Amino acid sequence: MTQTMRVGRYLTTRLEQLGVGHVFSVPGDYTSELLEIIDNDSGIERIGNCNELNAGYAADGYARTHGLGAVCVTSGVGAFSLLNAVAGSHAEMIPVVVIIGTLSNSSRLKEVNAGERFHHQVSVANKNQTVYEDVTVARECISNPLMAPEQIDRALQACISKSLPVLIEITQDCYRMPCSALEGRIKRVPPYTPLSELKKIKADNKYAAQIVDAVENAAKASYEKLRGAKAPLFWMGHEIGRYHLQDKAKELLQLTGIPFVTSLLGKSVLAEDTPGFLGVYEGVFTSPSARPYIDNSDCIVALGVWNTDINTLGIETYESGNPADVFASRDVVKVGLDLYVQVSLENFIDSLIAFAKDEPVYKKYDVRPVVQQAVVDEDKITYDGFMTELNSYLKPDNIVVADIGISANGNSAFMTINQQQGYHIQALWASIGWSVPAGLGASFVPGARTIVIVGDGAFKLTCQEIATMVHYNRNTIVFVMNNGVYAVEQMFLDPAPFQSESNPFEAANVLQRWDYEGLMNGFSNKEKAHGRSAKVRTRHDLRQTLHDIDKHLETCWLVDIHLDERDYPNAWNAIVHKI
Ligand SMILES: Cc1ncc(C[n+]2csc(CCOP(=O)(O)OP(=O)(O)O)c2C)c(N)n1
Ligand SMILES: [Mg+2]
Repeated sequence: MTQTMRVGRYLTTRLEQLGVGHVFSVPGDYTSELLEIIDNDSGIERIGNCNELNAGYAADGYARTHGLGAVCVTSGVGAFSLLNAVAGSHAEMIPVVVIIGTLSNSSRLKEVNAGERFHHQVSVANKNQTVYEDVTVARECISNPLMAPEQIDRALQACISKSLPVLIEITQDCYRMPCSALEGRIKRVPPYTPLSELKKIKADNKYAAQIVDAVENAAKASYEKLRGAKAPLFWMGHEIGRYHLQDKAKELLQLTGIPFVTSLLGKSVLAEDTPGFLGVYEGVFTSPSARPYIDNSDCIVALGVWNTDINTLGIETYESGNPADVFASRDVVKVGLDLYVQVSLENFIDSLIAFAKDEPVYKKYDVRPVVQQAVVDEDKITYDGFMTELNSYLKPDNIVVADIGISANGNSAFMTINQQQGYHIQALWASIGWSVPAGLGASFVPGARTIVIVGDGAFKLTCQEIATMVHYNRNTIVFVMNNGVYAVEQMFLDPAPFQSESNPFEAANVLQRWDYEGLMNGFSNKEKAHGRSAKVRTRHDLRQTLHDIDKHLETCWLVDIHLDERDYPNAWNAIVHKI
């Protein structure tokens, strides 16, 4: 060990090299010394959250908007509270580094050998590792500082390469111990060797040949379908973003002239002013502008889409709502009944691009502009009225973070997002309350202003993070869709209350109304420079509030959108009246 540094510093420097400028955290004695290193000896700003779940959601939102996120909590009590957030990151391929500070080596030895018990530990065995097994792609427990560099590098490389969370657990006695200095940089490793490399060696390597054949046969079969089709369509999914393939996807669109829709999970994976964009395909909640193209297409090629219940909501076909003729994701391509494996999305798109260059097909569509839903112009605020106003207010620097609720499907999902990755939704894990802390995480994008759209039920889970926004001078705007009910739950239990006023809501779905305007006073300690609030009952109120918001560009806003409990977005007629 010629050159040395400290373990804590090694970790923070690696994170900084990978673009992490903020770490979300809650202190605990096993972790505090690492937080001290972050504060005093790193270029990272430590953000203190109200609880670990929120810290995890914030790291997730940060990762979605910055490429990588990190969260640091204490063993057991902190780690277990954080679990739900990390599970969401895992389910949706979000690269988050989970750092857990844990028992020192001496405590561990006393625990194992002398039966002494230590706080925050469920048992003598290390349960942090066990509990995180299913929600992380790599786990390291650093107890020997000399091993730390290798362990940290291995975990970080897995995190950025697989776009999945990893666990780095560190015993508290290691942070300030010396280890070898950093060597080189950590680079993302693609899931498969690039096609060009494989082609060079395929003559004498049957495994390389197998992959090349799979990729090229899949692309050839797909491309033939596209060429032969009268009305082909691409269906772009979130994997394009997770694997950073936007430029390649755009090249393919340009070469072919074929229009595209996105999945809900993949909404805004390409900017929605990209030529050929039609809208979001989401089962019964498909954008009206995209619907005729979906219905009339004779060849849908899905790139990086997952066949999830929410991505294809409410559609019952022989294949559970998946309308695609070609389905490429998770390193598998399905063309009709043929299956091609070991085909990474990147290699597949590369091969499609090669075909498109060799045998051009230009299917220029007459793409009509995205038509906004007709909205009854009554003055009382409604879901559709709110979204129409907000859609015309949206500015290029806005990042929209939307929670799950009736304001998501067929409502915020129909907004026009002309910024690549300018809209984020946790549409698979679908843990309500995610959006407020995730909006905090997203708010650190320089020059951006984050807008959170959250149902009142969801808001109640994580709303303390508004205080964190205020504390760190975030200018986030949080719209609480205050309808006084868990509308989604009622919709799927029985939509009758939305059909007639005489049908009551199931008691479990009725919420207590809160004073959201007053809540901001508490969260901001009445400091209006940092936290303001407003109540919106009419569209006029909303316009006025948006005007005020623009006058206070540095301020965090909490806006109560006071809705009738029986109001619902027009698109939800698919559920309420089955139309
Ligand atoms: C953590 C978590 N708990 C419970 C649920 C189940 N759930 C899904 S949507 C929903 C209701 C959301 O209510 P609200 O935020 O008020 O939105 P609305 O449906 O009224 O639009 C609930 C409880 C969930 N998805 N996540
Ligand atoms: Mg609600």
